[in-house]
Amino acid sequence: MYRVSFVVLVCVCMAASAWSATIPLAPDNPVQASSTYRTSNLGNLLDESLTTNWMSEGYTTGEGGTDRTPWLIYNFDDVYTVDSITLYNFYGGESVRGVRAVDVYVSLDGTFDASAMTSTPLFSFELQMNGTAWVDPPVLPYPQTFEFPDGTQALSVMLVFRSNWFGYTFEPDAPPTEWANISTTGLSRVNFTAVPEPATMTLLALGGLALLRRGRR
Ligand SMILES: [Ca+2]
Repeated sequence: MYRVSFVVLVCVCMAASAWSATIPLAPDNPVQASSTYRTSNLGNLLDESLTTNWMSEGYTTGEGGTDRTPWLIYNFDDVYTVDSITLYNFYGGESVRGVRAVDVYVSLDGTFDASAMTSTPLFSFELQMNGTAWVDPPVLPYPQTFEFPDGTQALSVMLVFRSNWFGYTFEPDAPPTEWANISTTGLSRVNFTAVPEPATMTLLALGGLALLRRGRR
């Protein structure tokens, strides 16, 4: 019987670690951006629609954009042990605006100082472009998920975008482009998941034991 209990507990724990909940964002200030292009808005990152985008304003001579180093900061409603990030890349007429190289930084107090962006990132990843064509991607954005290093705790996460699929590199000394489509970038949606807390795991394990006891009767 002890062996059965052990098997049930292991199964419950495996189920708990596979389960991960979407992290709620701070209601008053869920997301901040380095800039926002005039025809987009930050709410487009938070809505359910994959066809609405946030887009940075770019660094341009023709449209007045001054954003050489686009970034987003996501603020959670509390400190969480972050498990993963899932992103849906830019969906629009020019999918090359989509994000390519990303550096990730975290903060426990919700602030990032001025040097944060040039410090060593917690980790980095590369997103795939949504679609393969310059114009009109054939499919809706698909989720791309990346794991945080084990045990990462954060109140805020900063995503710093280093390049887009046009081939433009975002650097403080990058040259301006005539139009925003070259020097901008964008995303449709971003979500984070949390590692279940030990208390949750214990509750699930107790639930498993209770089920086991019922099963014995
Ligand atoms: Ca959206």
